[in-house]
Parts: sequence; C-alpha cells; structure tokens
Amino acid sequence: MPGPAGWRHRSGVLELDGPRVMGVLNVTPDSFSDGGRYRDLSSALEHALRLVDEGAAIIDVGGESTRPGALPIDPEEESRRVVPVIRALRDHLSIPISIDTRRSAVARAALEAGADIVNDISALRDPAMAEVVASTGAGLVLMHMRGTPQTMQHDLHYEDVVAEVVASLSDRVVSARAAGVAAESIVVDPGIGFAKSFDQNLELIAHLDLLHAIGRPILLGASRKAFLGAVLGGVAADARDTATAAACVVGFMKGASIFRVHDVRSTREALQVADAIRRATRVPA
Ligand code: PMM
Repeated sequence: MPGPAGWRHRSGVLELDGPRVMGVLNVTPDSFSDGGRYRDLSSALEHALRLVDEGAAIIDVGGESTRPGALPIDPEEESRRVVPVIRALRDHLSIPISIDTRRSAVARAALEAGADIVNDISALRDPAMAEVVASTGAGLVLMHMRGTPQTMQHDLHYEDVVAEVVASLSDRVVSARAAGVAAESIVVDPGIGFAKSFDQNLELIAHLDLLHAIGRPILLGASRKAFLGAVLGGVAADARDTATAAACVVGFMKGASIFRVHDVRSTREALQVADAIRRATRVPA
C-alpha cells in the first residue's frame, strides 16, 4: 500500500496521513437522501458548520442531483444554487471546499467564489473542465461512471468490473495530466452506484486495493447508497449510516483515504478506531 501522501488543491495540501472525511452538502431539491433540506443559505451554512464540528476535513457542495434517472439541469441554474453557498462557506470555513459538478462553467464560478477542489463525477467529459482545473490549481476528483445519471443503469455489463474501472480511471488521469493538471492534485474514485449493480459495488469495495495501480489517492463514495439498503434487506436511505461506516472502514483497510459521506460523525468515529488499530499493527522484523 502506498505511504501517506498529500492532496494538493487550490489553497494548500490536505495531508492524507490518516483517513479524511468529506461531508456532503447537497443544495438540490431532489437528491435521494437529503434532497431539499439545505436550499436556503442559512440552513446550508448551519449544516456545513455541523459537518465540520463532527470532523469533516472537506465540504462537498453539489447543486445537481446525480441519482439514477435524474434529469440534467441547466448550468446557470446549477451555478445559482451553489455559488452563494460556496461564498458563504468560504467566509466561515478554513477547510477545503469542493464543488460537485460535471460542468466547467459551474466549476469556474464555484472556484471564483472560493472553492478549492472540483469533484467531477464524469471525469472530464466537459472538454473545458481540465483547463479550468489546471489554470486555477484546483484539486480534482476523477470518478468512474458510464453514460449519464439518466442512462447509467442501462449498461451494467463488465467482463471484469474492477479491471475496467482501473483502466478507465488510469486513462482519465493521463488525459488530466496531458491538459496540465498536476499529478498531486488528482484523486480517483470508483464511482460506487454509478453504472454498477449492487454486486459490482460490493466487488469494487472488496478489491479497492487494486486501484493503487493508478498511483493516486482513492476516494470512496458509498454513503447511504442503495446497495447498502439491499444488503440490509430494504433499509431506507436515512437509516444507512451504520452500513456506510462499515463500508468505509473496509475501504480504508483496502487503502482508500477520503470518504464522502452524509453523516460525518458515525463514519469519522468508525474510521478513527480503524486507523488506531491499523497503526498498532506489528511490522514483521
Ligand atoms: N456520489 C454522489 C454524488 N457525488 N461524487 C463522488 N466523487 N463520488 C460519489 O460516489 C458521489 C459523488 C451521489 O450521492 P448523493 O446524491 O447522496 O450526493
């Protein structure tokens, strides 16, 4: 397993010498687990401050729902949702803020408003995205997906899902580097729940260590996703936080270092225990 590294972003380096939690702040009317709750500025800010208090190292702001079947929204509407929130967060937070968007115009506006990282679930499908990231020195999450949120569950056939995710993400890293994004700014994410069956999600987490071949830190986004509900026999999204923490601990033991979650406290505590145990592991002489 590679040793501790840092994640370079627009205003510094996030040390990855232990697990880091990215708290989710969805400012969308229709996200699957917390949709509609944080649309006004003061409730969004209040929630972000709570996530920080509970141990978030990054706040991830998203203005477009990416749940399966979701329709795309207009980039101007997306910017209208996220920019005022990012501006308010920037005034109150010193930790990195990421913008969860597939659109370069939204990323540009969010970075101008004070964001540090672009979390791109389409891994640079917008041809202008890499240039926005490279020219601002922003951090970049490259996530694996097929199609769009509207179509992604139509093609779930893989010969070997883990190998195909590794190959695809490696290719996206090469593209980002070719466009001038620094290697140290890039983090990769297998895209749990994005064009994957429930079993493929489990297989990806079970073999997450194979993503180390890409040579970049790994982000895991398993929070409250449907495969966890399925394992538990149909538990609702907002009752999947213990399941989320379990998936994150396994991901951590397989080498992931950043964990995107809705309920920061439960996962942060579980990861803190897992990290303490890992540090106590005896190294063979
Ligand atoms: N999942 C969602 C949205 N953005 N970003 C990354 N990098 N990884 C993910 O797994 C991910 C993401 C969907 O979940 P939400 O609607 O609960 O935010």
